[in-house]
Amino acid sequence: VGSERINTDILTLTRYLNEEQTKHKEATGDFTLLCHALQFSFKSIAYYIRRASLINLGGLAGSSNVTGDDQKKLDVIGNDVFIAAMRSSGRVRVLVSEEEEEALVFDEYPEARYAVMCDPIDGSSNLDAGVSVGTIFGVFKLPIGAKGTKEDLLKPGTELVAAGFTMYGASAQLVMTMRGGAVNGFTMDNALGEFILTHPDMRIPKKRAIYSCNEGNSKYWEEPVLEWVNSLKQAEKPYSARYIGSMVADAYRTLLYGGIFAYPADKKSTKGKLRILYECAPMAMVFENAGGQAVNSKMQRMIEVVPEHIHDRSGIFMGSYDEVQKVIDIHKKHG
Ligand code: AHM
Ligand code: MG
Repeated sequence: VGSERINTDILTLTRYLNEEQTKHKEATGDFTLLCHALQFSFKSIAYYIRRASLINLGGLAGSSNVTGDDQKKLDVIGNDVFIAAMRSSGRVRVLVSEEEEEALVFDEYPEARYAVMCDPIDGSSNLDAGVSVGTIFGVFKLPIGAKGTKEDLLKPGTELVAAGFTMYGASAQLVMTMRGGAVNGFTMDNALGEFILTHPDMRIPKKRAIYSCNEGNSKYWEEPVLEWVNSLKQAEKPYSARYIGSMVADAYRTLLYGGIFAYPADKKSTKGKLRILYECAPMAMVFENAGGQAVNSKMQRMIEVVPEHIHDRSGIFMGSYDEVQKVIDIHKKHG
């Protein structure tokens, strides 16, 4: 390979964060440090997932998480890795994890100004089959002197300063956005140990005939949802169904190809399945910043929904602008 064909000026996440920091004169560097800790946790989790079958991490850990799911050993490890990285960054005052019943308040860093929400390994029921899973995160900036109380956390996604996810697939893909900013996609280069900016300014296609939901639940669906999915299947050119069952992987595909991902609230799960703080709100911010839409089952903007409890759930529809609009229009018709 001639040297002229090798890119010797790669935009790594580290460099990207430094450049972002210099753009903001008021920046203290705290957010950059927090992002370094986030990136380290993604690299570690990616590493353990890759090695899982080899070092006997598959299967159940013998404990249950707050919602009663069986925990995988990797769930525990992913959670521990994430907590350690956030705590040691010294920039996080409080952390909400899907795997922890209560928010973790880091009193050893009383000056820390960030609250982090995370699902360390989303889609973990897929782990033993080697299917892609991911980490979802959202970050709030707290007022000076904040103690990491519930009031610091029970806020809408519009208050997030940053959000995104990392998908552990054929390679680890980090998708990240800041409030009002572009959505950027980075790919982990395992040889360099760096996330490389490979998908700058991601824009979701305006429409695409792909829908992604667990149709096994259709017995419990409300009328507008049934009518909507039926309309896609009966379209002149019927839609394709794609459902991995790992939200991060389904969301990543939807972001790249367009289409819609839905996990509606239904007659059985009246509040939906996915959690607002660390699943729905961060995804809503990513999809809106990429030019798409995200709404809950009441057709409210997902990003404006305020949870009452840290583990509250919601129905969600997210994806291409036009595809989500179809859902909204059918719901409006039903009143
Ligand atoms: P988890 O956080 O316990 O892994 O559950 C969330 C996952 C999502 O990744 C996925 O979209 C959904 O649950 C799949 O649910 P279902 O198996 O009901 O289709
Ligand atoms: Mg989850």
